[in-house]
Amino acid sequence: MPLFSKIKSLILSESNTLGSRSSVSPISQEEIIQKVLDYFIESDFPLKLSTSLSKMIGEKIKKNSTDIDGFIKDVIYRVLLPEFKELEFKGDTNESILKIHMVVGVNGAGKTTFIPKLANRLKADGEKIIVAGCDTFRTSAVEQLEEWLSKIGIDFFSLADSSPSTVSYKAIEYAKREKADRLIIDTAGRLPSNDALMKELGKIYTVSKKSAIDIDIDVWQVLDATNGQSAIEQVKKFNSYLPLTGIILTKVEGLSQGGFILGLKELNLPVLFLSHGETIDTIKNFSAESYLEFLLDSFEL
Ligand SMILES: Nc1nc2c(ncn2[C@@H]2O[C@H](COP(=O)(O)OP(=O)(O)O)[C@@H](O)[C@H]2O)c(=O)[nH]1
Ligand SMILES: [Mg+2]
Repeated sequence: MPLFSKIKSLILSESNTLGSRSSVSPISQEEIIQKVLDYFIESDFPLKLSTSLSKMIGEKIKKNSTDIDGFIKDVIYRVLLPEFKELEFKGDTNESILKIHMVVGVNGAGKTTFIPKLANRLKADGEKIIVAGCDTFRTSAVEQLEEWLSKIGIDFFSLADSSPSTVSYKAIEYAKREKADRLIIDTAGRLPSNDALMKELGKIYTVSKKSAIDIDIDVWQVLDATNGQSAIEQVKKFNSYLPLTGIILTKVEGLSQGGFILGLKELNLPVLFLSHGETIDTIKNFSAESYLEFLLDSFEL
């Protein structure tokens, strides 16, 4: 259940047992504070933040028990907006004429679904985009991507029977020749526990760098937002094999343990995009506000 509805239902069910929302007893308030605290912790928010949020919500109930929607929204925005703001992308440091974005992550995270969404949006802004498919061991993966891209008129580069790093290297040469604005490189999903596959990913990066000496290569990890805290462990492991520069969150429309992304702060990784569905237009730039909207299910306010 989305955070906002959940907190509201916790509070309402507590107060309803007393017959009226406006006469919440001190004991019931303690219970509410505890339940709200448990909920924030279960939603992967840090303990300190969960404690202060639940106390503030509990105290607000004392002062104004009739406007439940208003006070939860107010407290959460006041406390969480600045926290999530720290994860916003602070300007493009990649000044290269050709921008290269390498997209990595575990299987099923949503890489191949995200790439056409981004490509489609950038194309609409007038950019020339090329996508490279490096998942060469699975023909179906390349076909899936090619099909999506042909529907939206995006140039696709891949080479059958070549290693992923060769495809990536040659795709960069191709993108330079074609004077593309951006090259987006899709890679095969892999578990961070598979050392051989993780080393292969590192190799795609280092081989690509040889063809992109003057170009920064962004490495974006795609995370399934429904995985909660375990996603942070994945990020740390991926980051030990190649230098991550940003995070993309997918499946945020089903967000429930959304506090985990605060763990990205210590890794200094910005969140760049939110993916929230399976159709081509379900992509948003990450902002603290847009993330909170998903988290709070604010449409119900
Ligand atoms: N609901 C939802 N499903 C998604 C989203 N992104 C990807 N998916 C689904 O997740 C599954 C795996 O996606 P895919 O892009 O193939 O993952 P990959 O292995 O990382 O390339 C597919 O069934 C997608 O339709 C999203 O933002 N929301
Ligand atoms: Mg894929």
